[in-house]
Amino acid sequence: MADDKLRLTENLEKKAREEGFAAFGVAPASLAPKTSQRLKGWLASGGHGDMIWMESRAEERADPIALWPEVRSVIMLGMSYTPGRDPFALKDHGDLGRISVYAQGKDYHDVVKKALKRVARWLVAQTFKDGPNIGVKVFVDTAPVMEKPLAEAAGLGWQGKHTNMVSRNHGSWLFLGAIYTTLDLTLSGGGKDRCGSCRKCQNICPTEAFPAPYKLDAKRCISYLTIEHKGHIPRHLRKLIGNHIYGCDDCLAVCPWNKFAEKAAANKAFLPRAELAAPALADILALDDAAFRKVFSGSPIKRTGRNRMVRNCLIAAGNSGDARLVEPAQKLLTDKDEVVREAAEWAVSELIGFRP
Ligand code: B12
Ligand code: SF4
Ligand code: SF4
Repeated sequence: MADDKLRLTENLEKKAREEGFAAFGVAPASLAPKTSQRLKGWLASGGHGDMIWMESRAEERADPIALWPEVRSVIMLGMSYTPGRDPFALKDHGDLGRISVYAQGKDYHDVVKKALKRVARWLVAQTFKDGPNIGVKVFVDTAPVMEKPLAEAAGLGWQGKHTNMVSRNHGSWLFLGAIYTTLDLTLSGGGKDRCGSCRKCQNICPTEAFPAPYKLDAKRCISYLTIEHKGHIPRHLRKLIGNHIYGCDDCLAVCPWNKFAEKAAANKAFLPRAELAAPALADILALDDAAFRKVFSGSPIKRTGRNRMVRNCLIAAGNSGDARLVEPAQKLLTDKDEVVREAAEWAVSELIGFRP
């Protein structure tokens, strides 16, 4: 019986690798009480800003059994998106915007979810002889699932001081996905923290978003401000955003464990699209709704919408010191969206030194 379980788990890993997952492990269907306490503490302190969806199903997020009482094991999978190029390469090119590595290729939600479904279907087919009651549910990012602590518990790596999961073989460049199953699989054993005395991610953060190692104040994080946050970007953070226009990789990119990341393991779907690798701010500032949807079709950026992306590019334009961006910014002073109009005023005043 134990042999059968081990064999099934090993074959499952083989199947996961065939489907493009570079990391695999099995965690128990529970999280340590401290994880749930830390989630609640983070929410209570308002660390999540206006991501209200993080609050609404906190009990299920903190406990796999509360989400699905029948779950017995959690299969955690990681897909590599190790970049071929230095994420800091555009830092000093004010006329261009920096899009985080994860969003330059195909939408990982689609790619990872499809692969998870193929692995889950395979598992159901293998175990069909045990009866039709075997259940599987697949999750990536959007469900109330704590993917990082579960990945650590499945031995994929550890949650680093930047709060993301770091892998010895893939550095900080893994997307995570989960398969909850009613099957009792062989557990992989947890990961071990290997951050040691390193503080590189803490020191590089442009907005000082880490109040302490392993703790993030999302309200100060550029990823939150440019992707999740809907209103005006707080004025005191604008200069610090530089030319980040969608997400940020700075804390990930300096992690010394990236030097072991195998570029060859990266899924080809995440290779950068030419127009997203080094986009000109002026081009994005000129987009209306329809043009925006066309340019960003198939990219996770589409969900953010034209107004937020134009707002982000106006902040970057204001930071650029590039006089060629005055005219494209001025055109947006009469935009139909109030947040865009205000960001345009700010950009113009930064670029020409007075408020229009
Ligand atoms: C909400 C969210 C965000 C928010 C908040 C981020 C955060 N750190 O919580 C924002 C919008 C800022 C964000 C940004 C990014 N995200 Co995000 N995000 C999520 C999401 C949906 C939930 C994360 C969560 O549960 N947060 C709640 C907090 C409380 O949990 P936590 O981070 O695990 O916090 C732990 C630590 O703080 C720790 N802790 C607290 N105190 C202490 C003290 C000590 C001593 C210790 C040891 C630990 C400790 O315990 C907490 C509980 O485990 C997950 C997907 C998912 N469903 O899991 C993706 C996810 C975490 N994001 C991901 C990515 C890729 C990013 C970005 C890199 C995107 C980008 N390039 O812009 C950035 C990275 C920013 C960063 N440094 O975290 C990936 C990370 C993959 C990985 N290898 O870990 C995930 C898993 C999505 C996925 N399916 O791949 N994200
Ligand atoms: S993603 Fe950028 S802004 Fe957010 S914590 Fe990391 S370095 Fe700071
Ligand atoms: S940069 Fe250093 S401290 Fe931060 S996650 Fe990587 S090893 Fe840990």
